[in-house]
Amino acid sequence: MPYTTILTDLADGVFTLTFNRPEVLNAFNDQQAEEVQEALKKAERDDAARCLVLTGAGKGFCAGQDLGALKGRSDSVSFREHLGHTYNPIISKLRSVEKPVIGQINGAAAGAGLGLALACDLRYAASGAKFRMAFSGIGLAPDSGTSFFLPRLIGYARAYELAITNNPITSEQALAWGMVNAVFPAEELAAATRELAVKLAQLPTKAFGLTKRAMNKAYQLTLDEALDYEAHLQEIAGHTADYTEGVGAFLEKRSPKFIGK
Ligand code: LHQ
Repeated sequence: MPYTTILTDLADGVFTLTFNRPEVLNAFNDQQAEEVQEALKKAERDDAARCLVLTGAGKGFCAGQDLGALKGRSDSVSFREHLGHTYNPIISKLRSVEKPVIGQINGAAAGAGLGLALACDLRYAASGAKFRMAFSGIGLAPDSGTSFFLPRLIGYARAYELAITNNPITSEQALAWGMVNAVFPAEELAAATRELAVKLAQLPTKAFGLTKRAMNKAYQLTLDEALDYEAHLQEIAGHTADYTEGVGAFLEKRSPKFIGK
């Protein structure tokens, strides 16, 4: 079935997923949540997709839940179930897919849309984009991983303040606080992200996946456990074709050709 709420593209090793409901700043309805889950599974399975980019069509990245789509349903909908079927599996997949995921934050990221942005491995943002927790604005508490990611990225006091004041912050502030990796003029964002993504897709992406696994896991480990887990993953990395190629190329003083295996 063709997608109706997202666009996908695979070229040069880069799988790009674009949220495509620009009239509501790409706020999610159920169909969009389903399509994003399906597309991410496809990207995960496809060896040709070695780096993922997540972005939004039009002037927003993603405004979170489409509040119009929820209207009139609140009596009958369990939010716990809703989250369990929509954002939670997407956030989990973004963290578990063993390929680098770049958030190309072209415009507002709010509510669950902020969660999606923060679940990416790297974020390049447009100058002019804004980041807003949004939940308290409608009387809710954080969801979609925002309570997990935000304090880790910017510290508890700033994260809690953003949650309860619902103040938006600019890309420049997000950069100063370590929430995004770089900020570009809006018209340069897509090219800058593409350049990074294509470059990453030609590098040892299997090792990048293991790097992600190690860093995800390290949150829950003691130092000794982390050392042991690193050794376990290095055993895997040491048996890849990319390791053989990397060492061979170094010794032969040539550029390595990595295949992600
Ligand atoms: C929207 C939305 C939107 C519909 C802008 N829906 N139309 C899920 C389910 C169950 C339980 C709990 O949690 C969740 C997860 C969540 O995500 S809850 C949080 C939901 N999101 C929000 O509350 C964000 C609301 N939006 C905003 O704060 C602002 O619109 C942001 C900061 C995103 C952007 O501000 P501006 O750039 O000033 O744009 P705008 O406000 O003018 O919006 C542009 C249009 O988009 C406008 O429509 P219109 O027809 O007037 O042009 C908005 O109504 C529409 N829109 N967000 N979530």
